[in-house]
Amino acid sequence: MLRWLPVDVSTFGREIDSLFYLIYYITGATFILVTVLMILFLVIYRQKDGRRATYSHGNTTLEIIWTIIPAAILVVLSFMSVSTWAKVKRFAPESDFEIQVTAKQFNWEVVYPGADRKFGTSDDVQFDNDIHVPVNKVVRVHLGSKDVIHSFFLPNLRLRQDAVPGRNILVWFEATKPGKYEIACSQLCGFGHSGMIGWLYVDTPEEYAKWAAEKLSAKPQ
Ligand SMILES: [Cu+2]
Repeated sequence: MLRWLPVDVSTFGREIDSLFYLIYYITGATFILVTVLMILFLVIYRQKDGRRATYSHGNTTLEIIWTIIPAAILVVLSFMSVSTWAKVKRFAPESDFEIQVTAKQFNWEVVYPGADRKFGTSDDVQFDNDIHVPVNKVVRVHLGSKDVIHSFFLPNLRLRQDAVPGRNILVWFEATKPGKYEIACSQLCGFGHSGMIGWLYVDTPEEYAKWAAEKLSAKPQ
């Protein structure tokens, strides 16, 4: 199978990718069919001396068929994707690992709640554009925005969610492989949009513990 998506390190990535490829092959096949027929008909029915144009009402049977088939495909696709959608967007698993990500023109403010596990207290620790998480851990992200609509996009985690001013939106992911992965903004949010890049560091538990001990606990007030 053709593979050109970024490396998938998400627990729900496989489901997203198989839906993506299914839709990709259906639309790809439709595109080829329509294009080939169009070129074929252009050649077959081109202007010729002595050939008269015919008047056509259309063909009701054909029209019913080519309306019902795509409609049925759409209905089947929605039923197939609804459980994945619910898993990714509706029912975030419980976890003791929560962070706050706030988008603004033009960076990502990342807040760790500190030892008391509460946001908005004096032991919160803030970073710009960098997120550190341990591997194989459910990470709950409280997503917000300070100015315009941004979009929190982790291609390798197969996660994308708009950050909307005035709303606190919960998303989650669980990374399956340590590494450094891109965080991008995928809503055109202003002049510096393309530079709105951050990095997600997925650490081994030991690496993460070391980083947390250094950066999260011993922070002077
Ligand atoms: Cu943005």
